[in-house]
Amino acid sequence: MKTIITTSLAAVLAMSVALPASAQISDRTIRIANGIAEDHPVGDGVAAMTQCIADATDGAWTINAFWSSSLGDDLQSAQSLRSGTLEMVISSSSPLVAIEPALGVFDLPFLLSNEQEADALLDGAFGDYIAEMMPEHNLVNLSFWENGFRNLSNSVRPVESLADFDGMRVRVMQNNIFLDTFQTLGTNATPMAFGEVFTALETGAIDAQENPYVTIDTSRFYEVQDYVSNTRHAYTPFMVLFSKPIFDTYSEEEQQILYECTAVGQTVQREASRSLSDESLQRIKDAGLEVNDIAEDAMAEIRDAVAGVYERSADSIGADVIERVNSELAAIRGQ
Ligand code: TK8
Repeated sequence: MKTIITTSLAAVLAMSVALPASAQISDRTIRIANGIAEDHPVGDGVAAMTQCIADATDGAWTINAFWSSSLGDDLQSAQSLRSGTLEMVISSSSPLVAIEPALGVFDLPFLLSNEQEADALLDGAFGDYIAEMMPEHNLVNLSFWENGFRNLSNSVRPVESLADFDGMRVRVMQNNIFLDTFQTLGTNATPMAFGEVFTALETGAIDAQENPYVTIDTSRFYEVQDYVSNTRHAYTPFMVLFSKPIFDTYSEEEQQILYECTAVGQTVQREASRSLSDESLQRIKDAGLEVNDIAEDAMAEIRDAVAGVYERSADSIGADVIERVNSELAAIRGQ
């Protein structure tokens, strides 16, 4: 009898030593799926978030990040979150249009013109409005990080005008807004998961893809591309998504830690994204690629060509969502 009591007391003591300061924090493991490589600015954000979590939980949580689509692509990972078999994905909004059509709003061509507008939109009422759509899909949006302004790379010719898009075989992200935009530009557009892009470029199955400079750099697309054109045709946010079924098992304090530490990660990630962009562009040039800007009149022609995508996408995105983003942007721009 005495032995049993001693043992259980020892067990209780051992447990209380192992537990962090607050009993509201349990041992947790969070796996994070990413399509991009670890040296992408998302890696800096995840590192900052991980440090923040280690401090806040006294080391009770284990964070395991998986890179380069090794846990699956954006959409597959988001589906795993919904069914509660994966904790977190840092995903472009675009492939998730299959889950929430309103997310297509971010893919409207030339919606945003600079990072300040993007931050104001995503960190303001419109970002909240989008985040509030996610729980009904069994997802929690913890924060908006930055994928960034997208530029076209290809192996055929520099794109300096609307005519230069003609017939190019371009990989696009998997939704109808991107497909419509690139078909309207005259390309032969193929929706494809990000993880397949490098090989498709390498084998010549496609000629072109579009992504921010940091991705063209860190995913080594410069090895299999010859031209990069500064098109800035869309700004893609990264959504830091958490599984709602798993989130619901977390205490309020733990949920708060997720929000706070993904916000800490956001600051570091956006800064890294912006400061690395020029370095990436330089590495792309150093790798021998020809990089070009597009003259203003040619850019105007390109914009005009795709203007109709807004109306054609209104049914799928929701006319109210498009109206809302336009009025938010008008307010941000002081119009
Ligand atoms: C990485 C993707 C990528 C996106 C794409 O998983 O698919 O081209 O820009 O960053 O989210």
